[in-house]
Amino acid sequence: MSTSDEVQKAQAVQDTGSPTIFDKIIAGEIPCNKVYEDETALVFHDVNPQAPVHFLVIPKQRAGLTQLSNARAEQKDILGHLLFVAAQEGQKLCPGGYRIVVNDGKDGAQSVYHLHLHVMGGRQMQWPPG
Ligand code: TR5
Repeated sequence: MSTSDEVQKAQAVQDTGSPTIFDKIIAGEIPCNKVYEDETALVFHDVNPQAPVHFLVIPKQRAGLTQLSNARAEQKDILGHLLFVAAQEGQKLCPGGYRIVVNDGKDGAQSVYHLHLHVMGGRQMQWPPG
C-alpha cells in the first residue's frame, strides 16, 4: 500500500512546541475563511479540503494542547467545548451528516501541532478510512 504525499509530509513534522501557522491565523496575521468564533474556539475552512465541506475547530489558547494526547485533566471543558462547536457547525453545514477526525502524532498523520478537529461532510463518507 502506498503512502500518500500528505502522510509523508506529516510523518516528517515533529512536535517542537513552537507556535504554528494556526497561531498566525488566530492573531489575524494570516487570513482564514472563518466559519465561527467564540472566546474559546475558532472554526475555519481547511485550505486543502478532503470533502466538499471540510473545516477545522481549534482552541484559541493552545496552552500545551499541541495534540489530543497532551490534554490534561483540567482541559476537559475545552475539549468538550470544541466537540460541541464541531457538532453545532457540522449540523449547519452538513445537515445530512458529517465526520469528525482528530489526527494525533506521527502514526495519526498529524501535520500541525496545535490541536484541531477536522469536520468533513457534504458527501457520503466511506469506511474504513485509510
Ligand atoms: O494533518 P493534520 O491533521 O495536522 O491537519 C492539518 C490541516 O491543516 C490540514 O488539513 C491542512 O490542509 C490544514 N491547513 C494547513 C494550513 C492551513 C490549513 N487550513 C487552513 N488554512 C491554512 N493556512 C493558511 N496555512 C496552512 N499551512
